[in-house]
Amino acid sequence: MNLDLFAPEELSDKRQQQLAQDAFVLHGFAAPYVAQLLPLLEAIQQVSPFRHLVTPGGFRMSVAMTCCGPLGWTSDRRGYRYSAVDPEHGRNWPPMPEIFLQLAQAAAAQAGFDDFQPDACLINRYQPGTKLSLHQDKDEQDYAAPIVSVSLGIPAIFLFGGQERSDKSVRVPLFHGDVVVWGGVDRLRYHGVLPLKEAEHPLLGRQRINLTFRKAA
Ligand code: MD3
Ligand code: FE
Repeated sequence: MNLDLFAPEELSDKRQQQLAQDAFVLHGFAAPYVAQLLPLLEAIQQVSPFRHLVTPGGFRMSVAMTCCGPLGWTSDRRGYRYSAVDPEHGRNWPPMPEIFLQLAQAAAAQAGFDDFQPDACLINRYQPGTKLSLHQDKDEQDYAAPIVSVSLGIPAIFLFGGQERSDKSVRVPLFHGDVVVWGGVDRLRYHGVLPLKEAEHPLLGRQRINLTFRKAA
């Protein structure tokens, strides 16, 4: 007899962690997609390579970034913004692969956000030592849509803060295949990533790749 059939808390616990009212970690949700994602990521970075953007304040970001989809996020001395073209070469960002969209929509639906239609996928590359300082994602037009984040490669500790920069944050370890979905009342929470520890992943080597899907326009 399969007793697991009668232990729904084991199916939901562990694999789906609720961080706050409208914020969820779906542990391992992206695992079935990884083999399809990696060659597509390779092709995207051939067209729009990873680059270290400069903030309006003049600081070089330690995260390297690229994008795919109709809109991509960029930054320079003039400010942060979404753009239809990669400023590196002035042509459109690579299209968002269908399987990226399917993963983002399936994860959003699993967390209770139906009909998620992302128009931007930011791709962040972290190496050991790379960090992302506490910030809010405020450059999107539509705060009603959630954000979906997919972690690949070496682990990171994600900082999940509050509505104010000074609010205390909780540390959430994220591993290869984990997906975070947040929206609703948690959409504007401060968040960041602690400096990555030295590690090596069997598929990705000494790096973490994070995909964030947003509705920017
Ligand atoms: C929970 N990226 O690109 S994604 C970003 O891991 C960014 O690369 C991080 O923050 C990364 O802007 C974190 C997970 C995440 C992002 C934003 C959140 C979770 C969040 C905002 C509120 C609550
Ligand atoms: Fe962010």
